[in-house]
Amino acid sequence: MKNNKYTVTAALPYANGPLHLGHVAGVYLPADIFVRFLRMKKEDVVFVCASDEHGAAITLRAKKEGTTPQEIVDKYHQINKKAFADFGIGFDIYSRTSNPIHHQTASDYFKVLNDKGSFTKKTTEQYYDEDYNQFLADRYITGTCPTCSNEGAYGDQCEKCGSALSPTDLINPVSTLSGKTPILRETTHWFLPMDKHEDWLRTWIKEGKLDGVQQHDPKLWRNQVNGQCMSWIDGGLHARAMTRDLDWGVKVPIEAADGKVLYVWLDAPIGYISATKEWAAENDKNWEDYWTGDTKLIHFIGKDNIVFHAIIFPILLKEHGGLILPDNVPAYEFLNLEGDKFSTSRNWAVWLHEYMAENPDKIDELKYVLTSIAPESKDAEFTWKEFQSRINNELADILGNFVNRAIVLTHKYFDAKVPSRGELEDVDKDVIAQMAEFPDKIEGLIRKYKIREAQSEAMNFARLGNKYLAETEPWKLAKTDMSRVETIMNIALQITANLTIVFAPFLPGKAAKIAEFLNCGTLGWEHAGSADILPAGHSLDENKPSILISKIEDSFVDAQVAKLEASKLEKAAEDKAAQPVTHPDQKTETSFDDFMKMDIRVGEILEAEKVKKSDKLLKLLVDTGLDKRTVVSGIAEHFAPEDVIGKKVSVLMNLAPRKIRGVESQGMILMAENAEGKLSFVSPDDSFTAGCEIR
Ligand code: B3M
Ligand code: ZN
Repeated sequence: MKNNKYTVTAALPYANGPLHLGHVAGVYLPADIFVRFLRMKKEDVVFVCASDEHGAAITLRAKKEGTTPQEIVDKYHQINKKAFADFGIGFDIYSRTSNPIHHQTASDYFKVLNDKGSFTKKTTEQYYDEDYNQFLADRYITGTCPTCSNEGAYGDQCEKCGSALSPTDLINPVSTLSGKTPILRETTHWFLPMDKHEDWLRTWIKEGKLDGVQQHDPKLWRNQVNGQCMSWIDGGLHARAMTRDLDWGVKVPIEAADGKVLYVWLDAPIGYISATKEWAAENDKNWEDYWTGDTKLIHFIGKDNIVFHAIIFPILLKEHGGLILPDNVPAYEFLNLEGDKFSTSRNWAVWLHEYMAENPDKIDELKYVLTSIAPESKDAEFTWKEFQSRINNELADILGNFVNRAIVLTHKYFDAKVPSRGELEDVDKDVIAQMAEFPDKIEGLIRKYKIREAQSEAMNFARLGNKYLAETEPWKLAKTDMSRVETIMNIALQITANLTIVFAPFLPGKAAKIAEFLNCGTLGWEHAGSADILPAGHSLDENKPSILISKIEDSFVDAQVAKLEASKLEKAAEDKAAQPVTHPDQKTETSFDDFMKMDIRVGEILEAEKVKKSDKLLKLLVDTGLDKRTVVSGIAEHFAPEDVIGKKVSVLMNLAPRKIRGVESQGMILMAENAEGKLSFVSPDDSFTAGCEIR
């Protein structure tokens, strides 16, 4: 049965920070590739996304930066929207959940469910921060996850094991506002009794059936998605509050709920619906066509969002009634960076908007690498070395090399015109037969969300072309059998035309460039696999082809790695500087008489040299006004000998002499030390000469 429509969503990024390559590889790029493919197949698809602008992630960032949630979301909505557009993620709409249409849609949605009795209104004890006079939920409270003992679990979820949590599940809960242990205080919320939905959810996840009717093919769901869902359902689902005591978000549309907003994970998925409504209104479409009937709803997400897209949102959709449930939830594992996790807080990330600003000419190169390493079934690793090797050894050496030879040889031998094909030999028949198999192979993989393998098959198509030219060697035959060369180059050009088609979902820029070389315009998927796309006599672009893929130099890799390290150090220094300066506690009390026993004088350093075999010690000759004496001081890591000569210092004179590294030290130079461990002399004004007493 030909499917009518697709509604493809990509997880709404919180508008509390920029996007990094981990976000792109494990949600947005694969979703875009899937949609580009569907569009090539002339499917009716809408691709929606938006900034997720509510919830603690936003308000905590605003508090941290001393600004307002609105200013935070305005800033990052624009940055992320532009970065997606510049990177070529082709959403039909990139909206935002602070839009009035979303507030209205989410508010109406809540009313429908509340009127149906989908919620249970309950007064329970919730954690409360007395310093901030605020109830604590979601990211306002952290603690130890009861499932995996992760100590950084949030009040609504553990991002490490994905468990859905409630604040009272946390072990050793701490307020992220005051850092203190919160108290419990009563408050009323509207709960979704998820336990009531276990039975139909279990059948829906395991068999793909709802009320006995087949909805989707569970075999097409990723194992980690089915696995996580079944472990939660088998572990017993619990009622979850769908409202919050916050002032930022979609207001709960009930009198009795004044001062409460919708839980962000109730509000955000409804953002997919409100974005579709917005798009439909702007494009003379009916939004309900994309949320009802046999439209396929596909949610591309990261694995930490599975419970919200495969358990909670389906419950909300079913409770609402008249709306489709997800046909698939392709969830991605995490991408790590150079041996460590991407981390916004440690600034350990490659930010998409920065990459775009520095490398506007390397969009498809990054797309190719991220798809090649996409964390489809397990966490993956991005390194700049692999970025370089995949671009140089695969994109350039296989795709770029083949296309360049096919085009250049046609310019050279046939005046940039497609030559006619003569008698086919076995090697020709074999390559034509293999060409015909690729489109279905690639389509089959994409429709199973195996996008990484699908791109690899497209690259195998380019390998086939290279192998064909290597076996037939037209550049040698040109001296003796030009009619054979005509046949070979005709077939090589048909392969090249195929590559503009099969690479179009993955590398739209390069595909268009190859089509430019061929002067063939945009070719539809229906031509893929054909050995007769370009008719004999067709003129290629008259200009010699430019380099399709430029190789990545070692210097580029070195610079990127150095930039990463520098940004991590800079962030660490910033964080340290932002730390409140703490000093050691005061020492135990001493007496005035004891203090007066110390003889401290102004001294002047006359000579200085490093103590042999020591990195820390300087041997100083100090004029104390009473005598000139040797003092050994542990300041060699802070001052060069030549820099301390002439310095006025404070000298503790009557400290018992002692041998330090073979040098007899008669006294001590007093130093001040700051929080970073930096040292400074305690120097009086210059007018105070050596020998003046200090007390
Ligand atoms: N804003 C993304 C996250 O959890 C979250 C997705 C919402 S999709 C409806 O990082
Ligand atoms: Zn956990």
